[in-house]
Amino acid sequence: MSNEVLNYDKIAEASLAKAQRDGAETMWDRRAAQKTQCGFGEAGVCCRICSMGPCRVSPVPGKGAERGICGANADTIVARNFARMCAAGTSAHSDHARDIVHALHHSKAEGPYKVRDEAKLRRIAAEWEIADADTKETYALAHELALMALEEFGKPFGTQRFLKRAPKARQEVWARENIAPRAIDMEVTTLMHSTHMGCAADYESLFRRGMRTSMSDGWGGSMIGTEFSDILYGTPTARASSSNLGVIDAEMVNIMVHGHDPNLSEMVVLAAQNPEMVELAKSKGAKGINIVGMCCTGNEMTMRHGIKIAGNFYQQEMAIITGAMEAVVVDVQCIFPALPELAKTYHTRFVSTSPKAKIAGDIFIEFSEATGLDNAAEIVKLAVENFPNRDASKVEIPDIKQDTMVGYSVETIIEHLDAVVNSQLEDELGTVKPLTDVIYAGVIRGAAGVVGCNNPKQQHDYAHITVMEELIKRDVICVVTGCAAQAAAKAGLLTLEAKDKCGRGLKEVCERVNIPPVLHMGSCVDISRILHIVNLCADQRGVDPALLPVVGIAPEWMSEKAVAIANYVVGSGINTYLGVIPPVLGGPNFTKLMTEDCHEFIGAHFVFEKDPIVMVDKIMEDMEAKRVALGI
Ligand code: BF8
Repeated sequence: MSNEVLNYDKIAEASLAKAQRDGAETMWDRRAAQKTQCGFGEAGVCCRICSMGPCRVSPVPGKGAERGICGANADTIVARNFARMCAAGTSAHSDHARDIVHALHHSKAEGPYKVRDEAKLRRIAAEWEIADADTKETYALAHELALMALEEFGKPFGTQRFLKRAPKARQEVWARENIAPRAIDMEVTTLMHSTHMGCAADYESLFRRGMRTSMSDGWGGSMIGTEFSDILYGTPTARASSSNLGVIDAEMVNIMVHGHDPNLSEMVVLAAQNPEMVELAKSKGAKGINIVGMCCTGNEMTMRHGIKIAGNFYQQEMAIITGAMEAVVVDVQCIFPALPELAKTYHTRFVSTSPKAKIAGDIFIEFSEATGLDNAAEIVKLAVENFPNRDASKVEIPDIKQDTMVGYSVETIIEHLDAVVNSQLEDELGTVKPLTDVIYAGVIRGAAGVVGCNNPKQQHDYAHITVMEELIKRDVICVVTGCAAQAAAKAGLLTLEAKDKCGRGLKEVCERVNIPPVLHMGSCVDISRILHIVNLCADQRGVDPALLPVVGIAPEWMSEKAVAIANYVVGSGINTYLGVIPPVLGGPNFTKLMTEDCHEFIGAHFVFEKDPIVMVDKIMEDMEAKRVALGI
């Protein structure tokens, strides 16, 4: 099977040929079966919000129906659909965060859920103004902080606590424009209300409400998810790992953890380390147990433990097609419903674990924080006992893997920057000043957050890698998360050696600070780490982040979470470039609002550009214009 959007991927062709030989169906077969995708849906002008419809209005003015039965026009329909994507994306990240906070609330010194970064616990407690944060008994403090975090989801008054991390100038924009997010559940609920039949019909109002909801993701759910995961499982530090399907080991019991929530995968790793489990694996003829990660669960696990990365979103099927996967264990989000059926072509067991994401077709082992380690032990045992069922004739693991560096939390980046602090200038340790110094001096021209998924509307990984390679060549440092980070890992961009692909300025920075030019900052909820470091930089220079030469980029995005992310990044004052056009073009006024007019009140806007090279040209223009405006 050949497919032009897979040309860039060295593994895809062989892997899909094997799938065909094995009689396995993949996303590419299903994509072909879709034939031409719906033009109305793509333009965002199909409305299914009430049962008088579905109504579809013409994406081309003057041709066909201009209003739905209720009278909603194209801009209203597009705005409502878009707002609902923001609500769904926000709910996914934030509900994940709520589970992390629940785990902290269950934590105790004997574990398995326990405080592993006590300094961060005390730091966040102090930031949230808990009395005696530095002296309170650890678990009393952890439980008090967890309760406060749970209130961020449903408190009746006030805005998100982490908003104070932004410089005053940005906080003033949020207050003035009424986009400072309140309780997370409130934002999602009121947005669903606003988009109900017969409510909001003003596209600008819907855009603003969608943005406020998305802000409750970035500065609420996602930031809580990141910080509380660090408290529970440790703040990531720089470490080595490896990536791509070659990390699957023919001689080991292979278990793939896939999804997003580290509460489960942390327990799977613990259970697999149990010597009795390792002995059991050996008794079945394996050399041991090999945990590999997929999607953002993979990112969470590699950031904190160096767990090997099997791949990104579109490789979830390919990992099973190797024929060497004893179990795929999933929690929530980005899991193809096709996996259990595909697993049946091989000996692979597909284990879904979350009542929120029960996937029929194989086995459901309900996971809860109260019984987490026991649930994980049951799953690992199931995988180990499945090893003898492997069919050697079906095993074919691509001989391709790439060394990579991971683990660049904000704290770890600052530690690296400390190494180059100029003591003669009496600069302080523990700040981002060395980073802003090189940006202001022009040694590097700016910084880009490259994030998001894979999408067959783009050549796989090609858009990610082209954007990153072009940017570092032009002295723009990149920070990456999600499936973009895994694309970078596979392409060798997360290595110290990648400095040789950089312009002179960035190369020198990489050498002196001892970092790769593309830094893995974690999973998609960890885009909150990117927000945090950008705001530290803005604060350090005393400016609104909107003035800095920084951009957000999602070259191959596909999920509703990515829509919420793009919205909160723009809401945070950062221009955001999308390589896949969102379903809004059928609403011309709404599109103009997103791509131009919102700049006037938020200080940032969206750019839609499918061609990665043209996108980078536009980004460089954007950054250089910001530099001129700053006088640097
Ligand atoms: O949250 S980048 S495909 S795995 S949605 Fe999903 Fe997209 Fe990957 Fe992580 Ni993010």
